[in-house]
Amino acid sequence: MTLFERFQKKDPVALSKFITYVENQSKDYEKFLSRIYPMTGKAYRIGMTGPPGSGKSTLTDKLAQKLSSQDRTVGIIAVDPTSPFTGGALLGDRIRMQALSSVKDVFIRSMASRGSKGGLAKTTKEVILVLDAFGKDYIIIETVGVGQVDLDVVDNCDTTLVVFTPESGDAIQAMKAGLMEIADIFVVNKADREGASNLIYELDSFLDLKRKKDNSFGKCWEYPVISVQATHNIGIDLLWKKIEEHKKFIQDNGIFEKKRKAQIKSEIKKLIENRIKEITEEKVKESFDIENIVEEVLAGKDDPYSASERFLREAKLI
Ligand SMILES: Nc1nc2c(ncn2[C@@H]2O[C@H](COP(=O)(O)OP(=O)(O)OP(=O)(O)O)[C@@H](O)[C@H]2O)c(=O)[nH]1
Ligand SMILES: [Mg+2]
Repeated sequence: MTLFERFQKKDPVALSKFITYVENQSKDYEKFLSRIYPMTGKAYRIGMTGPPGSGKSTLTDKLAQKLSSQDRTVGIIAVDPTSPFTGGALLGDRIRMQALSSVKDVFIRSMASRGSKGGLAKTTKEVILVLDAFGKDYIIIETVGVGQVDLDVVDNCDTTLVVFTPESGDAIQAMKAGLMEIADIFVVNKADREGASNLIYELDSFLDLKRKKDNSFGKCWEYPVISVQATHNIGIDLLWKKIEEHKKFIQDNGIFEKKRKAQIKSEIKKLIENRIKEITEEKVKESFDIENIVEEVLAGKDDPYSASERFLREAKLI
């Protein structure tokens, strides 16, 4: 049996191999993506973001266990902001994988967002496609919502959760990082700790403004704030109920379709831009003596505007 046939027969080893292949952007990986593309579009994507240590992994695991007990398949992508050389978080993930390995049909993959290869998380979107094509019903993407890469990842989710803890400053930092703008559901985790009700109140009053603003556009998503104790499995059922409500809300109001269209559009544009950049770089290397032109410009015999136009025309790019 070929690896692709094994992938189609839902062999997790084949899934893992294809994810690595796509992650490394190995030869012809775009052809593979184009081949599996017709098999995608069924998975629902949940983004899980929030400050470090707020309980995203614990919560992701609890949700995955819940889904698995309902015979739904789950793929988890943990985008890890730490360098692959520190190892700390990877150890944490290994422990996690052991805990979840007994849970049926849950697949976990960690990706370093700032790896030695310069931003592995660039391929997160592609890994989502692979999991989708494999037939996962739900894909949970965990990121520390700080960098632009993380925000881009969240942009590709259908429902986005932001996880806070009662520890001071979380909410304010999140507002600064723009998390309040992108989240659909707000989770106050570690509700067993002091300060949880204050935080819920604080978030609720902030969100009231957002709720009113959204209403004036005819949408009326409630932006719920849910109190959770992930480690004690408290609040998970309610959280899941809200995720399903949000799913229904965006599907019924055409938001889901609009989002997908926007994602496809930006994906096509990005692919074209990347390719043009590659082609341009190749052409500059092979047929444009840029060092010499720099000298000419410095000497006042040429200027950057005419030089770039001349290059594009000669390379038949315009
Ligand atoms: N008291 C309490 N501790 C919790 C709760 N949920 C998670 N924790 C603990 O908080 C710590 C961090 O949890 P993680 O799930 O690793 O948090 P995270 O957001 O994934 O962390 P990073 O991936 O490092 O950003 C762990 O020690 C958890 O056991 C909770 O409801 N109550
Ligand atoms: Mg984590």
